[in-house]
Amino acid sequence: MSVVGIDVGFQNCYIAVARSGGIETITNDYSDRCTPACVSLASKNRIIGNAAKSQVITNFKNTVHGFKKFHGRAFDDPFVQAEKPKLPYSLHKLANGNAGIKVRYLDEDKVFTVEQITGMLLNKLKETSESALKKPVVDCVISVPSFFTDAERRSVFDASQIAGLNCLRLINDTTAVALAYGIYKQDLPTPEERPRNVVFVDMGHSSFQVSVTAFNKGKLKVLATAFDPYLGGRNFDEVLVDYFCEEFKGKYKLNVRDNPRALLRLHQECEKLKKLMSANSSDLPLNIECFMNDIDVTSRMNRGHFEEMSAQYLMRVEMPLKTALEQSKLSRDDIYAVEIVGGATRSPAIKERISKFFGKDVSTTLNADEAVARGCALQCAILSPAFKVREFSITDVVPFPITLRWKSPTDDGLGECEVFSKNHAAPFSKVITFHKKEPFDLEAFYSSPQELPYPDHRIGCFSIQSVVPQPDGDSSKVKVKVRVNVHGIFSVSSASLIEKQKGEGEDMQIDSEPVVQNEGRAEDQDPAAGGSKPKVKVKSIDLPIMANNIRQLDSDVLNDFVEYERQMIIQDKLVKELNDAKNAVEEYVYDLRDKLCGIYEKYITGDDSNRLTLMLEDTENWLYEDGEDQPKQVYEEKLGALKRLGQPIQDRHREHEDRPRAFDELGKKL
Ligand code: ATP
Ligand code: K
Ligand code: MG
Repeated sequence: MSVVGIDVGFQNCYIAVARSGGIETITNDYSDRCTPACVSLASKNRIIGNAAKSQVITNFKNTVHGFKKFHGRAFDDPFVQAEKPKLPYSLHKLANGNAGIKVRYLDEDKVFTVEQITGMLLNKLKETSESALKKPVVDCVISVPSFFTDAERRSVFDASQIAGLNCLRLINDTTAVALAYGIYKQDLPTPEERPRNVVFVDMGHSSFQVSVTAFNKGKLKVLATAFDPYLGGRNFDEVLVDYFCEEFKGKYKLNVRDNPRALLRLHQECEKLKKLMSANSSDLPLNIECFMNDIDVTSRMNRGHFEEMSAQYLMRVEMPLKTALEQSKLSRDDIYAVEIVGGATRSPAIKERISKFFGKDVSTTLNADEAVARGCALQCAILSPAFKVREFSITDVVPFPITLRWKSPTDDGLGECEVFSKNHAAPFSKVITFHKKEPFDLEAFYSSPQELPYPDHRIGCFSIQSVVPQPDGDSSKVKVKVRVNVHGIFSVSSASLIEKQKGEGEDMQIDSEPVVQNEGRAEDQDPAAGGSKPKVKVKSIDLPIMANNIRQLDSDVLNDFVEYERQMIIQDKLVKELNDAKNAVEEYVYDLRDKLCGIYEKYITGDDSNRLTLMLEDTENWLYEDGEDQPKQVYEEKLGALKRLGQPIQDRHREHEDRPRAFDELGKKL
């Protein structure tokens, strides 16, 4: 079993694994710990991560980035519509109304779902962890923003399945950070003592999350979370982009917004400039050569001016801090530390606002980029039976209140009840008892649409089937279990009909209102074996549940995507092998040519050397002309032919080199 934690950021992904007893953030094939959330589709293969990032400008129409927030979203979603004009690639309305991503792939127009695109990215991250661990990776924990709704979480979960991963938990970003902070702390208060309250703040490229937590030895409880789902580093990049677009319009008569390539370059340069301004308050230059229409552009900016222009975004930092603190019912004095992570918290203006609000310096004890991934890996280690970590229990919260509404076709038993309040502990199960004579529907939805950062407050409809009256015509007692699971996903997980026992009928008639009972965290426990349940022997019959309008891929669609991903992986592998074969020819040409006028000079006659050099030159030219696009076998044959000529020279050289060494060794022995 693998222990892998994956932070899938809007811009940057990180992987942490458990290796030789500790948690380690690993590097990818570019020796980089950060893998850009970027997927580029090409005519022969896919390019994912670092290599895709360098395609952002050259192949902008088919290089997909900034897609994390399309999870679970419809094409007509106001957020999707607002993003659309800013994207260098096209969005497409899918048959089910979702937002698809339209690109050219294998020389054909192709529409991918966001689950497929994230699946590709996750598959890349999976391969990276496999090469670090040197074994197949299946089990993992993946982070999601704490404000992700049911639909968004289900969509990310589907993506993990497309990538062939078994996601043991979708963990909230800030909860992962809290775990990374707390699990190694030796000095936490005992369970009887007052907990240590720590605030975690994460501002990434696309969003801002805050969570107030309470730690005791071996235990982490999230008290409240708050967020601004649309405030992140990218807003600040855009402030600069807007400014320079305007300036260049006047100064150079350039309409940057009409030129996607120039606009993307400006974005990259502005992000660099923004980062420089975090460390430097003086005037800084912005220079881009050959920016547009062969014009070099140049300008300047400083932190003061930048912060002034960013006021509308900086203003928004305080609200989530305030909301989270209020909901936790703590005061500022109760807060032991404020830990900040996420790239955007490196901006002095953001740090200042956080520290001003809490009236204390912010702490940066955690690695701002890697803490989420490390927390994910720790959670995976806790869940893995094969791995020993100290006992640590995590209680998270439900970010938005959830209500259940019930109705049956004939009886007038229409009603509703909030089953999970805001900041209710999660994961959590509850049992609701109904009195029904016929099948009925349970409709689940988020109770307060106004605070939901998602346009549709419906979660899904669960039909409780096969409900019949008791033999005497009375209503049957139906126990329905609802839960928010480890992923933060809601479901009606089971239903059973309790058969009436003799002499036990009366209390059932007293109250026709449903009764909600907490079942706590006993997640997968057999309902008959629970501790808090009545000891009376009752006969219960499991009832089938039909789930409708759940925003999750149908299993046959999912299977198709899994299969298609597999095919694409094979295709990528073939292309890689072909490229490797071609590169091997090129490398051999360069290597041999160098050596012919170097170390091999003494081992070949001048004429032979000239002839071989000419041949190498021919091969090099061939590689750029007719040999540019050949089957793998052709390159292998070419390499073979060259080696037949090069090998004897190499052998003569080696023999000569080995001879003195052999004498030396003989000398030592004597
Ligand atoms: P999200 O959490 O929203 O999904 P993410 O996890 O990909 O996004 P991070 O990697 O935490 O985001 O942060 C990336 C952001 O941090 C970018 O906007 C980047 O420009 C910004 N950033 C990184 N370093 C600095 C810096 N020194 N100063 C200011 N901003 C920075
Ligand atoms: K990240
Ligand atoms: Mg992040």
